[in-house]
Amino acid sequence: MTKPRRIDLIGIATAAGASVRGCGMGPEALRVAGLAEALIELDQVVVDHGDLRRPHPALDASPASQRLPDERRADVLDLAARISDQGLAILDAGNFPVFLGGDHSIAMGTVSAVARHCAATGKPVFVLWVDAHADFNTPATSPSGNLHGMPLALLCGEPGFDDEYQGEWLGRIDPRHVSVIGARSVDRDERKLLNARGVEVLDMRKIDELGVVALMRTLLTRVKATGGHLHVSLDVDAMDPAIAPGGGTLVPGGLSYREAHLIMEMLHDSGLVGSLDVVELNPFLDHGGASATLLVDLVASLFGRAIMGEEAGPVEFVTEE
Ligand code: Z70
Ligand code: MN
Ligand code: MN
Ligand code: MN
Repeated sequence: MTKPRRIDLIGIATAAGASVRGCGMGPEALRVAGLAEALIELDQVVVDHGDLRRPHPALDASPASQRLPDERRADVLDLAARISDQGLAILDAGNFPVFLGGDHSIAMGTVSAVARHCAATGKPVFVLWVDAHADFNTPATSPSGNLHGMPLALLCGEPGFDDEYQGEWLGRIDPRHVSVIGARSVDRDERKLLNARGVEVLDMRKIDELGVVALMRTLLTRVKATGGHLHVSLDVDAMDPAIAPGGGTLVPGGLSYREAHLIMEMLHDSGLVGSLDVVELNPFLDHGGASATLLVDLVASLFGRAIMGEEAGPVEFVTEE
C-alpha cells in the first residue's frame, strides 16, 4: 500500500457489546505484544492516542456479564459516537486509523468515520469483514441481543434500529460493498438478511474450495476498479481457535495461519486499505499472548512485512477477462 502519512492507533477499551467480559483489555494486550514497535520497524510513523472508555463505569452489584444487553446499549452508542468523531478527524487529516477493540460493536463508530470521510469526497467505501460471524443481526433477528453481532446491519441501514441508534455520528455503507471472509457461524434470520441485501459472504467452504487467492483477487479487482476506500475489520475469531484462542466466541474450522497472513499480504499489495479494526481479542482467555502476537503479526503483514522484505514487491496482479 502507498505509505500513509501516519498511522494513528486508538484503543477502545470496552466489552459493552459482548456477553463475555475481557476484550476491554484488548488494546493494552496489543500494545504489550508490540504493535507500535512492529509498525515502526516497517518505517511507519505511529501515534498512539490511548484508549476511549466508558465515562463513568458503574459499580454494579452484578458483574457486567450479568447485565442485560439493553443495559449496556447506552455505553455502546456513546462510544460509537466518540469513535466516529475521532476517526473522522484522523481520516480528514490524511492519516490511517487503526482501531483497537474492544468488542466488535466498536465498528459502528469506526466504519461510520470512514463513511463520513468518504461521503465528503464521493469515494465509494468497501468493507472487508474478517470474522467467523457475519455480525448482520438486527434487534429483531439477534438470538443474543449482543450488539457486537449487529454492527454491519446498522451500518447498512437495516430497519429495526430505533432512534437511540441514529445520530450525526452514524455513517452509511452499501451492503453490496461488504464482503465477509472466514464466516462459519451465521444465524438463521441473519442469513436471510445477508442474502436479501446482497452482502458477499466468502465463507470457509468457499475458502476451502477456491482458496484465499482467487477470492481476494476478485474482490480487490472490484474495489480497484471503483477507486474505493477499503476498510478492514479483523475479528480474532476469524482465525482457527487452535492458533487464536483469545476470543469469547470461538468457532472451529477457521482461517489457518497462512490463509490469514495471505489475506493481509494481498491487502497490502493492493494499496487499497485506508483503515483497520482489530477486535474481540480477550487477553483473559488468551494463552500467554499467542492471539495478541498473532494479531500484531497480521497487522504487520498488512503494512508490508514480507518474508523476503518489503522491496521484493507484490506478486504480479493479473486479471483474466
Ligand atoms: C451471534 C449473535 C458474535 C462476535 C459473536 C454471535 C455474534 N451471531 N460476533 N462474536 N464477534 O449473537 O448475534
Ligand atoms: Mn482519505
Ligand atoms: Mn465480529
Ligand atoms: Mn466473530
